Amino acid sequence: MKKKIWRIAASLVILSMLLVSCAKPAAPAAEGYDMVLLPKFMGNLVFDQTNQGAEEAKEELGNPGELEYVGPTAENSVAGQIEIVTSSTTKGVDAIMISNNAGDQIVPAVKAARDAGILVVTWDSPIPTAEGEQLFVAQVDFDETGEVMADMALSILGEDGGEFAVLSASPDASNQNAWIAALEEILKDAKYAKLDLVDIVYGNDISEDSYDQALALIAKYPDLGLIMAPTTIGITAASKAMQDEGLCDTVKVSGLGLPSEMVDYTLNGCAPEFALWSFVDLGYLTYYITYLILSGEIEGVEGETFEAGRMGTYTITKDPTRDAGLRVLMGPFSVYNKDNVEE
Ligand code: RAM
Repeated sequence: MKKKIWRIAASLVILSMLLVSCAKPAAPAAEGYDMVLLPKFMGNLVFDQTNQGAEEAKEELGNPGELEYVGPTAENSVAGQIEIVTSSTTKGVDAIMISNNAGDQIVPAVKAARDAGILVVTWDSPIPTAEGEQLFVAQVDFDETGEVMADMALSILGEDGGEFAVLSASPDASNQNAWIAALEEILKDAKYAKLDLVDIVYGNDISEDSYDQALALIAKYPDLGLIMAPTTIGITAASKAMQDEGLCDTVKVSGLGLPSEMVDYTLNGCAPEFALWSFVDLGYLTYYITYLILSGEIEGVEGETFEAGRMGTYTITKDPTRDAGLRVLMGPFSVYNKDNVEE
């Protein structure tokens, strides 16, 4: 009898040892953290620059895990982003870093990722309600973006002001939507009383669509003096459209653009002034913060201050430009014109 009890006890011990060894242990630091960098879509130079910055941080931090730079096409951005969040969840990565182009439609997929223990951080374009997102790495202050655009419109149209229109990315892009809302808000200020915002149209961050939208605007508004495009795709497409039509003397283009893509249009007067920030730095900072949270050095909660390598010290705060959510603010803006665009 005693022997039998011993045998049962021994097999129970072996069974429990087997069960323990089958359970997946938390990834030890030596294996590193697998992270996904998910842009709005592929084929946009600014997102490639973000990846370059993330690669730089990965190397500096010595993370042996994978950095997967993957995104949908611009045409299938909303559904494609949701699909990638879902497939990354199934794969069991450690973190997903998203420039959200799906508005709040991304929330269920993001929540499922969070439930599976995956860290979700946004950059460039946040989740509007902040649901499921740990924090947002903001390139610049979103309210300031409205002011920067209003000031560029004023400096291009002059004291007499005039009609201008916004050519945006997609209607689901939470970054552009927030910037346009901030622009509309600041236009109420007496300083901008002579600026007349006549329309807001969407080119979906697709060059051809943006080009066509720019042409449609000038057909619809014969007195239009300026197209303001808060998207690097939209601003180049609109500049090309005005150049092709020989209209750069009467209809100027401004907004957010990449100097390397805008240099010709700035020097030939089609787009005399535009602004942007460093997407390389945005990628570096986003990767850095995400890594610090994964490795437990910070929790990613309000009030924490941390060092992000070559970029210095940052603090996590409430996002003052959304109803909910946390923010790490990067900045600054750079404004470009013919004097500095070539640099
Ligand atoms: C496009 C994208 C991106 C935005 C820039 C300014 O490249 O829409 O999200 O930050 O423009």
